[in-house]
Amino acid sequence: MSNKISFLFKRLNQFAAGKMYSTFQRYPFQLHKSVSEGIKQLKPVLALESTIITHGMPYPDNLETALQVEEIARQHDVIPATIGVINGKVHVGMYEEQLIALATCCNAKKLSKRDLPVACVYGYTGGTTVSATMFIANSCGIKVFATGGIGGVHRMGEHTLDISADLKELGQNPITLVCAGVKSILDIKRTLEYLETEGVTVATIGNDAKNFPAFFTRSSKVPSPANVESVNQAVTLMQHHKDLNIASGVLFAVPIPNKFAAQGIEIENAIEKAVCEASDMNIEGNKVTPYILRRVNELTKGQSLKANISLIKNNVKIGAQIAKKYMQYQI
Ligand code: PSU
Ligand code: MN
Repeated sequence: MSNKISFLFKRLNQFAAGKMYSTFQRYPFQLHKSVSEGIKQLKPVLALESTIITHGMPYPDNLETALQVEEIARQHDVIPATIGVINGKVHVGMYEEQLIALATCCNAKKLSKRDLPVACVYGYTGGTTVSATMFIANSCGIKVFATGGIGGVHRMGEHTLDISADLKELGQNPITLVCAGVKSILDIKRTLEYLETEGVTVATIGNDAKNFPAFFTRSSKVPSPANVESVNQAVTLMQHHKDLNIASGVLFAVPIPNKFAAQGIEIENAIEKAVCEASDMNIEGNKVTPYILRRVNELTKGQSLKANISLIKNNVKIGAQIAKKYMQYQI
């Protein structure tokens, strides 16, 4: 293909991806063919993050889960777009070799939005957090994103100001994020307060879910700001959110499936222990979450990992259903 034609093609993709870049601005994303075609043809696309691959789970569970969740999206006629950075290039949708590269990279970085330009300069390989993934997905015109858990206000966050960039980003992107709530390693009450400040619409899915879920357990002690009964009602809420032209995001929390919530108490005890250890060892900043996830998995002899995998799959299933239904309303 001549340079000129490939240039025009690239611009067409960018236009289809929902954001026009000026002639003087380089397009910063590498879109997987299925994703750019899907966006052009108004097919539902579901964004997936990759810190979960690089820092959330050990190999080979990370790779297996990444491949399985993509398959779940496809089974629902939804195009998966795993977002991450390989050798300094931001990928939206990945080939299997690229997922393998991420899952096996031993010095992969954890990249929140602020880290993206640095990763491009140094050619880093890394997993994008919810904040970076959401920013990239929205820039490409992807409307729905599913993950396991999000970051939040850390315990003692009122002193340390350790408030995940995920919350701020939810305030700045009109995107729908499906998660299993907020881990009890965080201050759930303050996290919900902060989300209100950021104008984020938060609802728990399921008619028995009056409290906000706490990732490994179906219910925290904190009431959910709102509830929706079903995927259908969730999509109706998104439609109103769009009509109102609200610039911030929507967060849907899906409680962990009953079967895996059974070990919740044991996992909660392990979390308490890991949080104390992290504090004693002066583990700070973006190292806290990966440390606790790894330690809780050790302490529960793999139970937390099993629960983690099952809830992610469940969230991707619901996320795909939402993405599909929402797209049906748009066309
Ligand atoms: N919570 C989890 N699993 C995860 C993360 C959070 O249960 O893998 C990851 C997500 O990528 C999230 C990030 O965006 O950690 C938040 O990190 P921090 O708390 O440093 O903002
Ligand atoms: Mn932090």
